[in-house]
Parts: sequence; structure tokens; C-alpha cells
Amino acid sequence: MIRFSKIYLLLVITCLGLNTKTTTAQIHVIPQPLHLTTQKGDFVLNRKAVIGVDKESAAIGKYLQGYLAQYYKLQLALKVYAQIPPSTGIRLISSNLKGADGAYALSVTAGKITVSGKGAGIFYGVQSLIQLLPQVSIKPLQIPVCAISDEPRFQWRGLSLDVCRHFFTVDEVKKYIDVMAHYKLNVLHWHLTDDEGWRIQIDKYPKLTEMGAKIAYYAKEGKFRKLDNLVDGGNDGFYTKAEIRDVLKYAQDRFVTILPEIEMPGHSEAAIFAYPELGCKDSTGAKHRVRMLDPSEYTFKFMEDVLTEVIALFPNQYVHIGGDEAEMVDWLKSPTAVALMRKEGLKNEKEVQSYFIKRIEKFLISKNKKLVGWDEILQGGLAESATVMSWRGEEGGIEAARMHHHVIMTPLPYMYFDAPQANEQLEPIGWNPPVTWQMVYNYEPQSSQLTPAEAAYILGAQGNIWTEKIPNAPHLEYMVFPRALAVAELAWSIKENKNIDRFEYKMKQQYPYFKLWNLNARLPDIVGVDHVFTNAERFKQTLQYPLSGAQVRYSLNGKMPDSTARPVAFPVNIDVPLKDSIQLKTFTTWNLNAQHIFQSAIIKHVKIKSREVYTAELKPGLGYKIFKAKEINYAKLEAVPPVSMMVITTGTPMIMPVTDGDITCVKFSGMIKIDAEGDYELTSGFEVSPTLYLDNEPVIRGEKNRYVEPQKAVLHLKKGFYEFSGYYTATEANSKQTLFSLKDAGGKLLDPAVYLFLL
Ligand code: TNX
Repeated sequence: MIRFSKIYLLLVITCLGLNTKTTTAQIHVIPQPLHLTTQKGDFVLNRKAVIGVDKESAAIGKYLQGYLAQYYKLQLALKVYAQIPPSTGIRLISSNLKGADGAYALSVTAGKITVSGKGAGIFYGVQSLIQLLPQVSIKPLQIPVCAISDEPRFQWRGLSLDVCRHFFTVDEVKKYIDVMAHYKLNVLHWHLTDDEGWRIQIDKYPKLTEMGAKIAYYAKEGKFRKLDNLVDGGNDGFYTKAEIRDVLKYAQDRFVTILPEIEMPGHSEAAIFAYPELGCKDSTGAKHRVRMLDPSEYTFKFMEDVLTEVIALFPNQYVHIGGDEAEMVDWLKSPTAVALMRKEGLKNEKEVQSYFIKRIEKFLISKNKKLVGWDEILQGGLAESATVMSWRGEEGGIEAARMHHHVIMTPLPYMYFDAPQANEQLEPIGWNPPVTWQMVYNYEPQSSQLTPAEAAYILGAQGNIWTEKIPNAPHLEYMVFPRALAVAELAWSIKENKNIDRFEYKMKQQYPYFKLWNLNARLPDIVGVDHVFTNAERFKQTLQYPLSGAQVRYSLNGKMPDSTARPVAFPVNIDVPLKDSIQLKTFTTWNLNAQHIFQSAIIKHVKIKSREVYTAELKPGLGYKIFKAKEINYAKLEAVPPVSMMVITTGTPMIMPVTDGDITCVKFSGMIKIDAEGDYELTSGFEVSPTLYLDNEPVIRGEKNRYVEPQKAVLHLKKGFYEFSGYYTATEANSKQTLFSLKDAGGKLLDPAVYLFLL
């Protein structure tokens, strides 16, 4: 009896143990570590744990101590040792690990936590540890047992910040750096001068900040042009040198390098406003807005003086000198530029730009600094040692890498966070069509057009933000996050370790941390607000939200709800009759500050007919007609002959490869054979322009939009044959995406080889 009860007790204990930890924890560290293994169990972090550090890791230990105190109200002792005793709870051990700069190892066992690495490595190990902490401050803090060994793929993992169009305070910049550091982003590109503001103190030229930093004030006074590219009147401000040193120290402690950008020869209106001698002299007397520097000796001396002070402040080996969007035609009218062209034998304005940049490059080299510029600096001849930041697509970067110049990839549209991140009608005003986090995530900095040797010149990637339409810090955070997390993962993790579904899961797990940090990242979308084509008589849909504590206001009559409507909690079950169409509109909030997001979807009733019998012989596959087009307009395609036609009979490779630079529009047609009457779901996983028809009824409508909101066809299909056709645009970006998939009522993905036949 006693023996029995002992076994029973043991069983109960084991079961309880299994109950609390049947599986190992789902680790949600972003960016994905190189190697990660998990095991059952936890390290329990309580007040008794000591953070043991050596001399080199002491500052990072202090950072961790501060983090735990601030966000978990946990005060741990910090002890500095020559040799950290093995019994210490958390050990940060400086060691020369093999691997790229930033490599680290992190081990969590039930007994202790060990981070080892060098400098940045230890810091990154601590960041991974921070993402292993519970998302809410519960006691005791359990950290899952795991082992990580990690190193970055790229050394340049950047994020920019434009403080000219709108000014952001030192504290706001520091918070930006904090979040960058959590995701192992290590370059802050600080855009310090532009037309709408000069933001850095320069002792030799005080008017740069006395006047150039007060553009909004002067514009309101009518003494500067109307700032109509800004959402509001702009705001004024600049950083003193002491403030910049403070930010630099703050960034350095977080292993973030700051890249200062001083714009020239274009985008210089604020400087010219303060020092008109700098401006390009129009021989006809400048009637237009002057924002081009005149290539005079005065200007070169001025800019060299400015750079001298900038170099004295910033330890970075690189200085960004802008170079984008210079209105070079102004030079053709400037007597200074015309004389310079004659003297130096410069054939055109592009060569003047090249001369300008090369002269500045020479100066920077004399100060032991390297020049970075936007890809326009390729025009007229690239300066010998320049590093190119490719923004107008990837072409400039590819060209520069082929010339063996270093490159940072930051191309439109993928790396531009001033674009809305969902339906532009429902998002705050942005620039360019939407860029979803998925588009950012799928970006690959080493273009397949480069050889491995050329690809080695790609230093990394960077997300850019421009603040014309961003008047304050919460809005800045809304635009940059969570998309910057996608940059963090693509720049740190090897290609083989990228996984968009896992990333999505991990990204949604970050929101409680965002809440801890009071970061106003854009909320995730509701799952289930999809455009639907359906032949059902009722619309049934469950709306789910990935974060707990969210609420939704919704309407089914096409009117957008606002905060005055009655909120309901998720999940929401919708079940209403459907005659013609319904417009579902949602207003979602989460228990994080005042943010709300809108979503909208049209649910449309369609009639789909089948052919019960099909007399011709059945051959599996799909027929394709391929068109070369200058623009995407499917209606017009019917009028031109296709460049080729083909039939793919295996039924599986559904997307034609892209063959050259022209837009390749494809029309495909075939038949779907349904063997059993039932409910089916047809979707497209395409980012670019899919349009699908069933029985000549549209069931997915991408048209020519680059950004397509989630769409699906929910169909009750009888046994029989359905004509199936559609159009899409083949690009390198979508060559690996799923053109369409068909699922049965149980959500099982059906094999096209079984249901797809030639017409
Ligand atoms: C182009 S991106 C710019 C910026 C603007 C942006 C948006 C780049 C190198 N230059 O100066 O802010 O467009 O308007």
C-alpha cells in the first residue's frame, strides 16, 4: 500500500511537471540566432542572483542591472571579479570567441546563466537574454533553459532618423537607440541637415543654428517659403555639441555607431538661408527656391570647416555627405560653376557634382575618414574610396559593388518606412505605396545579380525614415516599428535561418515588451478581415487578435466605426445573411496608449457554375501566355500577341520565371476538377498583382496594385469542372511566392497535380 502510494505520488509529480512543461519553450528572440537549442526547464531569477562581471563586461552588467530594475523592479547585486566564480547566477564573461564582430554564446541552465563574448558580443548576449525574460513583470522570473551561439551576417545593420523635417529631442533619439540595441541594430544614420532645418551646432558658423534651426519659425513669419511638404508647420530645434556627445556616449554604451549626415551639394536650403553666400547664384537672379550650394571656394572652405567640427565630435570612421537629389541644372546658370567647368574641363553638371564630391572625399581622407553618399554620387564618376548607399532601387548599389566599392543597401520600396504599412486609405499619410513588414522581411541585400566576390562588397542593409509627414515621436515609432525588426533579422540572420511564419510569431510576441518600453509600434492586423468572394448565403467569420486585451469596434454597413462605438472583445463571431455585398470595417485598440488601427474588407456574393461533364481527354497542367509589357494593365493584354505560350503539365510549377527587365505579364488558364461537393477556400499568397477567375467570375482581384490586402474565395462547390483563369505579373520578388492554393473544408491544402487540368 505504502509502495503503491509512493509510486502514485511520483506519478502525480511527474504529471504535474509534464503539465507545466511538456514542451520546451517557444523562443521568440529577434533576430533569429545562428544556433539555438532549447530544453525543458527554467532558470528562476530572483533577488538572490548576482550579476558577476569582469572588468571588460562591467558596463554591460550595469546595463543589465539597470534594465531589470527599471522593467522588472528587480534589484540585483553586481560584482566585479578577476575570475567570475562558477556559482554566480548570471555571468558575463569576456572572452575572445571565434566569429564575426558581435559573436556571443548564451547558456541558460536551471542553475545559472552564462554570456560570453567580446564587447558587442556580450551586449548582444544580454539582449537575447532580455528577450527570454517574461513579457510581463511576474514573479518569479522564469527564463527557459537554452543554448545559443550566435553571430551577425552583416556588420551594417542600420536605421536612419531624419531630424530635419521634424526635430526629435535627445530623449526621443535615445529611446530610438534603446530599441535599436534590443534588436542588435548597430548603425544609427543621423540625418542632421536638410532644407527644412540645420540641427547641429557649428561654432564657427553660429547662424546655422540661430537661423537654420528655426526654419519653422521663419516660415510662420513669412520669411521662409511655405513648408508645404510637411504635414504641419514643422518644429524647430538643434543639438548642442554637449547634447551630441551625450547621445554618442549613450549609443556607444549600446554598441550603436552613429553615422552623421551633412547634406551637400543639394538639400541645403536651411544653410543657404543662414549664409546666403553659400547658395547657387542664378545669373538671371534666382527666382526659384535655392537649395543648391554654389561650387565656390567660399562653399568648399565653409563645408570643410563644418566637417572639421563634425569629425571632432563623431568617432565613426564614416561621414555621410548626402549627395542625393541635387538640382544640378542650377549650376548651368551659376557663373561660379560655369567658370569651374571651364577651368577643370568638366563637360557637364554631373561632372561638377563628381568634382564636388571628390574634393570633399579628399578632405575627409586627409582627416582619416571615409565618405558615404547616396547613389547619385555615381553620376559623373564615383569618388575613388566612396561607399554607396543605394536608395533609388538596387541598381546603384549593384553598379558600385561591381566597381568594388562598399555598398549599403537601403532600396525603395523595401527599406522605406515613410510608406504606409497597410491600406493607404486607412493609414496615416505616407510617401509611396504601402510597404508591408512581409515585403521588408523578404528583402535580400546581396542581389542574385552579383557574383559572390561582388556580393562581399555589400556591407549590409538599412531601413530609412523621412519625417516630412511625421510630426512627433509616437508617430515616428508607429512608422518604424515593427518593420525595423524585419531589417534586424534580415541583416543579422543567415538566409537559411529566415522563416517568415516564425518571424511573424516572434514579432507578435514583442508587443508586451513594446508596452514595457512604451513604444508605439503599429499594432498587428486582426486575423480574418479579408476581402472575400463567396457563393454562400451567409457570411460567417471569426475575427481573432494575436494580442490579448485587444478590443474592436466594427460595422457591417460600410461605415467606419470610431472610438464612440461599442467595443467588443476578441474573438468576434460574425454570422449574417449575405445578399449582394457587405463592407466589414474595424477599429482596433490594444491596452497600449491611444493607438488604434483601421481595417476594411468587402465581402461579395458571387454565383459560380460548374460543368458536370467534360468530354475532352483530361490532361493535368495549366496553360500560360506570356506577355512583355511596359505597364501592368491586364485588360489591354488581350489586344497584343503573347511573346510565348506554354503548357506545364506536372501541375506544380505555377509561376513562370522572370526572364528580363521588362514587366512579364502572364495569363494562365485551365480547369479545376472537384470530386466531392463541399466547402473550399481559394487564396493567393502573391504580393504582386494576382487576379483569379473561376467560371469567369473574379474570385481574387489584385489588379495592378503592388500592395494587395488579404483576399480569399470561400466557395461551396459541387462535383464538376470549373473554368479557372487569371493574370499575374512575374517579378523576382514574387518568384517564390504562391500564386494560388486551394484548401478543403478541413483546411487541408490540396495538390494541384490532382485538381488542375488543361482546358
Ligand atoms: C527622397 S531618400 C529623399 C529625402 C526625402 C524623401 C521623401 C533620399 C536619399 N532623399 O530627402 O525625405 O525622398 O520625400
